[in-house]
Amino acid sequence: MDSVLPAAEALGRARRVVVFTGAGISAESGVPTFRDDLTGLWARFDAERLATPEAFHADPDLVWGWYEWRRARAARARPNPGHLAVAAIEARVSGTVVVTQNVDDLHERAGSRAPVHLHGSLFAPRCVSAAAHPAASGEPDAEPGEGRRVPPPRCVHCGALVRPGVVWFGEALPEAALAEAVEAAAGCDVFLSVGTSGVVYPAAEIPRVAARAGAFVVQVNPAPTPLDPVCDVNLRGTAAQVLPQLVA
Ligand code: BJW
Repeated sequence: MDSVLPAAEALGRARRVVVFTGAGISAESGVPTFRDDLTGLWARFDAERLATPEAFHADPDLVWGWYEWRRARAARARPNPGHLAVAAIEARVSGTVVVTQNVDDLHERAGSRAPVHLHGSLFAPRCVSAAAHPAASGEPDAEPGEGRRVPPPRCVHCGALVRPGVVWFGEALPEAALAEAVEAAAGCDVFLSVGTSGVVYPAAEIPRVAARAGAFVVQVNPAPTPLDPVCDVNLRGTAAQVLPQLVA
């Protein structure tokens, strides 16, 4: 593994930092990633049947039940030392922007002020009508069964089905969030990519934007990713092990 020292020193000097996170940062909180071989969600579940608008249209109860199961697990999870270190970077460097692909709320619960959510949130359901009325998220069941079908609620404003407030394959990312992330990446001194496989676009373009703009790019991931060649430093370890060393 590259030494943490150059990354820690670059962070110490930086005025503008972007921390870009993926599912790996929440893995040590017990929230499963998507693409890890044995434990990733896509090893056990079919993305086409669960994470597309077509899937929700075809079988809303299956999709809503799956997301309710995941929402309950995320609600039970606790931030780990990786999330806490990200909040510490933010507290130390005022020009820090946290950009996450994650749909959990562990950055917020670790103390990050306003993470930019590129792929939405498990806790912000909305109706499927063009008005996209926000719906109450409600308390998740304590013990929702995996694979249990649950009929989605109806919108109290227009009666349309309520859907999870996440970004599925084939859907556009929230425009303002993507614009903020790209602008922050283009203007930062240090870009820290944590726990993402870097294969889902357009999010995966964001570290490349930072690299092209001349940022010092650091990656924290126990496994190699397609982002390795873009990074100045590759720290091969887990988020909870490595990130605290960067703020020690
Ligand atoms: C650890 C660790 C530890 C483990 N510590 N690390 C260009 C080329 C090819 C395809 C496309 C393209 N542009 C668009 C596409 C299509 C598609 C796409 O990218 N497909 C690829 C998969 C091929 N993209 C889209 O469809 C996007 N929309 C779009 O492009 O719209 C165009 C449009 C424009 C205008 C109008 C209409 C349409 C949308 C993408 C949405 C992604 N959604 C998901 C699901 C969200 C909801 C849910 O949670 O169910 O987002 S998919 C899933 O992948 C989720 C994640 O945010 C995303 C990224 O995954 P992530 O976070 O990187 O996790 P993993 O599991 O992949 O990796 C974990 C990493 O952590 C690993 O590297 C581990 O080693 C590591 N790790 N433990 C640190 N302890």
